[in-house]
Amino acid sequence: MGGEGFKTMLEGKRIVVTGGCGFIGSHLVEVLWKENGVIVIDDLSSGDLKNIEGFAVEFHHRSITEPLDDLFSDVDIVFHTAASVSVVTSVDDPRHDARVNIGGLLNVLETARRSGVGRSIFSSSTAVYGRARFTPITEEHPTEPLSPYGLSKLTGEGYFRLYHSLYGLETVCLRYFNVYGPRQQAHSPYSGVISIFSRNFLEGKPSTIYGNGLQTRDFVYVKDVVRANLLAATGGKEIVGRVFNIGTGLAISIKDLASLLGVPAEATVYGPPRPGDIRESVSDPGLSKNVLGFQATVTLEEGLDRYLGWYGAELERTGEG
Ligand code: UD2
Repeated sequence: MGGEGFKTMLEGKRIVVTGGCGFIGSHLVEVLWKENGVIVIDDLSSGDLKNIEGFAVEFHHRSITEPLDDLFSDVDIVFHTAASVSVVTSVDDPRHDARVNIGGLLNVLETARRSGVGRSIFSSSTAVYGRARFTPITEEHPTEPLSPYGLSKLTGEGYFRLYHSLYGLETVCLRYFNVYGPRQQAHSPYSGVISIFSRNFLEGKPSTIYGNGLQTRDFVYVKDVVRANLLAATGGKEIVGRVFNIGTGLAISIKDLASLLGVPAEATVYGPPRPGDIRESVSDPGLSKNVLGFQATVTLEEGLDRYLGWYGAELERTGEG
């Protein structure tokens, strides 16, 4: 993943990344480990140790629902990216989702409070909004989640904000739109559309568009999401206790995404719409631009290029190509 280095503005810190072996967490670890002491906490339920191969970090195979006090002494920053990540699983087993995404999150926050952590940043999700009542979606948009996952993320935000107002802990919540990029799993039934279409494309298999393909999404490249986290970790008091959308502000339909990926029309089949699928999703990036100082810089064309390059190399490396 060369050519993507950037100044993290963080040096000599002690940083906890929960879910550091996961898709987004491992990208954070990748930019932080050289100049900071990084502690990765991951139960490897969806993350993978190979995602942090070659990074000199302190790894703890532990769930965020277990006691964490011994890992939080002298910690400056916590990036809380660990979660039960599947919307579908949350519908099947809401108690498991809540145990991890609410119970585990509260354990992380409470440990951070008792240990005097400087700042904690939460990886939240556009799932908190539910069906879009208007677009682009501002942070003021009603929050009416359609899944236990969306509700647990919203509850997590509530705790992060409360820990700021009640205990003075510095917290920032980031609501990601559709994140994509290297290391996103392509083989799970819950994988993102970009990884699924890319896999099919590279393996010469057809892709299925659910519904008419006119539903839209706001795809944000994982390196931009990392930058948003770094800004959240280093920004002034004006960002503390707040929630920010992290997206590009640009919508693309799934049909157009398929053609942008180079999937020929004849390699696309249409299937019934996915139950509960949201029609429109696009962020209003105004607040994050004006207050957090964040703007996505990687265009979808460029991001897809990088992703396909990485994926092709992975297939060759693992002998699947
Ligand atoms: C995203 C998040 C999810 C949750 C949700 C909240 C990802 C991977 N998932 O789900 O965690 O936050 O937003 O709303 O970012 N599609 C196809 N063919 C396929 C796969 C998908 O047509 O083979 C369509 C799908 O019907 C949907 C769109 O592509 O309209 C995006 O699907 P997705 O699963 O990548 O992400 P999404 O927005 O449902």
